[in-house]
Amino acid sequence: MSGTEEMTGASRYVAPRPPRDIPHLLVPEKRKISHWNDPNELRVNNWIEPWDFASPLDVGVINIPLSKTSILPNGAYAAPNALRDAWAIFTTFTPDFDVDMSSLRVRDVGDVAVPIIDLVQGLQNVQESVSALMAQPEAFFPMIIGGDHAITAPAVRAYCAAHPDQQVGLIHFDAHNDVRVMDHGPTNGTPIRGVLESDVRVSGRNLVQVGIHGFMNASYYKRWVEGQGGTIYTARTIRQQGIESVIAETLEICGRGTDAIYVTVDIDVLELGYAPGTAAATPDGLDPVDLLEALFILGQDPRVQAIDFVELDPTRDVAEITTRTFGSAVLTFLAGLFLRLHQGWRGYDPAPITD
Ligand SMILES: [Mn+2]
Repeated sequence: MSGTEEMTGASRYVAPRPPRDIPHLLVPEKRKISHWNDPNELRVNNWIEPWDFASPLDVGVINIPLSKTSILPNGAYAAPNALRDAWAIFTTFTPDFDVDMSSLRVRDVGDVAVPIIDLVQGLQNVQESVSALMAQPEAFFPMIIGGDHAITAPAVRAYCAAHPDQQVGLIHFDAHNDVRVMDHGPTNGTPIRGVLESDVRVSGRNLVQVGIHGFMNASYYKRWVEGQGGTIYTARTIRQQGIESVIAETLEICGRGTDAIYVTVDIDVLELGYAPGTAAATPDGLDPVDLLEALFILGQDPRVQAIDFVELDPTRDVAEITTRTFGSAVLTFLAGLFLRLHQGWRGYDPAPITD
């Protein structure tokens, strides 16, 4: 018997696939459940169930565990599973924003599979898979979890392919401009150039970069972004001007003449002390609470039609600081989205309980 014939025996492993034929999609690699769950609260890990591809859903979480496309060593491939574990400490209620989103149907749709060696093919897989998911008849809100930032270019192209009639604005939270030249191919340093140089309906005039850090970028790339018509708000500008004002201006710029807005959140936009688990950040970044305020506003805005969160590297995190901050950011966006989908209903009966 040859080796090949042995491999076709009964013990051959086949990665589990979802019931629909969606290119490159595998079922969620893990799900953590908590047997301890107070009966009056809902743990986020018990709330976000794997999607069965049959029941209705509001939000589909699309996981892309790819970080070999990073310029620097990067363990962001581990972010989806780290987040699935970390959800156990979170609940569905935020008194800060006064929303209980336990009735929001958020489902984990699975993991996009990519080849081990061919990264250009891997990014093509991302585009094909995300495009198919965005075209599902349920029309759920797509929330993408990276992965490094290279996944954003194919994800935005996928959005545009699924909505060919739409002109799309782009809000980009990041320490970096991410418009490097492609001398080394598409990486996590090139996604915004990758979008603007694609044949998609995204104009630089509708690009806003929010939270760019000092001494992490080149004057050349600032000039390139501005040459495309883009707008940059540095982290210092946000500290001086205030995040609400900056986001109001950002929405005006991104919404000008567009039909939809795609938001991409690179967690390295935060100051390093709050996000040590990422490849390249500095301490002069955004305060996490400013990011949360921004995401709460964007979640509520009906123009925002897709979002990704990238560059969480759990392998270099400290005491889960970055994973938890990343989790808070995801949940705060969803709280805003909950208000949008329920016309302002807060999701619970506010009457005091006296018995
Ligand atoms: Mn980035």
